[in-house]
Amino acid sequence: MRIRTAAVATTAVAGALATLTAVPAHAAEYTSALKVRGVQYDAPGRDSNKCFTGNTHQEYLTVKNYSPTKTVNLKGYVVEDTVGNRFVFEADHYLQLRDYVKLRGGSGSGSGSGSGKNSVVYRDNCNFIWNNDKDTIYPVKPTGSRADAHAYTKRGSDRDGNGYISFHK
Ligand SMILES: [Ca+2]
Ligand SMILES: [Ca+2]
Repeated sequence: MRIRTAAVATTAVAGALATLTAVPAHAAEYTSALKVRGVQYDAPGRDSNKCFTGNTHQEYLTVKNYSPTKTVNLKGYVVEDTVGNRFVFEADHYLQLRDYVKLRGGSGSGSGSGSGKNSVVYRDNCNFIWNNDKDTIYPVKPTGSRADAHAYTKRGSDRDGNGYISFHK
């Protein structure tokens, strides 16, 4: 039947909205400039969160500016995991078109801030944030709305088992 009544159409729209709300985080597509390029969720070697001898700094998240036109200031952006561990970019940090930042664990020069092309920011925290079995990564805009979301599992998302997953090119 080709002709639909208005009532049916309205129901269909309501159904579509309900479906959208129910879509799992990893299936959502966001239109924001900043997205997760990839994550080294499992740092090479045996995990140790000792600040000076451990390997927390080898666990990192790469956030990239995918906008074709806009420079983005990271200040006020937040990244969160499933259980609410979070990191706030507190300093001005401008990402030009196609630039990215690596957010590493541990501390280093430029801790908590950074600038320039393809730079590094340290979380100033020696504990790991991205679980090795499964987790979800949420970049959040300064306004509080999500910029992107990616759920992963070691089994399902990391085919070659090297601890790294690519989400966006
Ligand atoms: Ca990890
Ligand atoms: Ca991989």
